[in-house]
Amino acid sequence: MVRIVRAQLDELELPLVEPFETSFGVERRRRFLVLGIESEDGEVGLGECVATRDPLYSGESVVTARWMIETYLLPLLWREGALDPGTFREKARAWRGNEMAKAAVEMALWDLWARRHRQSLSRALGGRRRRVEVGVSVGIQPTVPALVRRVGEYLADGYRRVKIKVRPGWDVDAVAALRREFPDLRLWVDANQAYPAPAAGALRRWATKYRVEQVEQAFPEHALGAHARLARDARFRVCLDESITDSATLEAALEMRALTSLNVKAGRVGGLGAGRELGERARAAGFPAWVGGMLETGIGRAHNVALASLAPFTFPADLSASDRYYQPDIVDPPFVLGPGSTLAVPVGPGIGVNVVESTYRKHLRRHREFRPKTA
Ligand code: OSB
Ligand code: MG
Repeated sequence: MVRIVRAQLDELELPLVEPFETSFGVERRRRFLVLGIESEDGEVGLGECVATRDPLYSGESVVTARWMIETYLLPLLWREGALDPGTFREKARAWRGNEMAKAAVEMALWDLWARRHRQSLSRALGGRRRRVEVGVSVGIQPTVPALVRRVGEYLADGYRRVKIKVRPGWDVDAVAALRREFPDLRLWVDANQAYPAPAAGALRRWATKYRVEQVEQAFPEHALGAHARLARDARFRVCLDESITDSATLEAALEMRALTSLNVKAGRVGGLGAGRELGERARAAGFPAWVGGMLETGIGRAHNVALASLAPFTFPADLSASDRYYQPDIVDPPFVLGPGSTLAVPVGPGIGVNVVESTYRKHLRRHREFRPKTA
């Protein structure tokens, strides 16, 4: 590995093409960090941090991730001088939690490593697929007819799997209407922890009746027992997202039989190396893994698509085309939906997409550069 001579930590804010509402709130604009790491031979690796402006999805936020990266993770890079992604992950394990901050650095190091080896990130990770199957995640809508209309538009665009956000009060009517209108729809729901454990009975009834294929994170992060009871004899898959932050939490959930499907977000679990391992563990346990999203721009999307090209990720990813999130995206080429509800896996070096400087600068809200003391 060559020496790392510079880092830049940028904060951007981009408007979403439409508001995205979940059980924990509405996002209209996404505020996030982008980390660039430069090696002495002039290559730059990029990582997008999935931490949000406010700590609503998990305990991390833009502020805590910035603090973690500036206080611990960049100094680690300067101390080591040169780091491959695997060694970075080992050394950063000393600090608890903060997986989103760690992931941003790890993913930038992967992009840098792959670029320096003139390989696509997918190939560097051991990916096989040239295209990955994707679906679309649809936020809570003002009314049920509006939801049916929105889903119809996404189906017309070519998406073949739809996940809707649910919460108490926005569930059975929404799911019933979608099933009535689209009898063959591959339908998933995601509650982002919104249900209390006693809601399991009602949830099981409507999910079964309306042939929901998968129920994601119905109960709070630490409520593995409630997820396990829901999974027992269920005709749908019980998927965990927020509950799984590393291999230890996955092992605990497996032991309790709290899941039959796994949402893997590299940005939530400390990076691509950890994401790959979690996918392999799910496969060994005999159930599907799939790649989730956090409304990333094309930078994070490219990392996620590379991860989704690996063998264990057999369920369609929550990675839609760029224009479903941002118009325009900050990368070129943007991600477009292709035949069979797929995105192409980039083949160029590293993440295989380039930042459009003018668009990036337009949305840049804060820029900081860091160098090792001796360089
Ligand atoms: O729980 O999967 C989630 C977006 C933001 C925060 C949490 C989640 C989501 C999504 C969107 O479902 C997935 C995407 O990026 O398309
Ligand atoms: Mg989720």
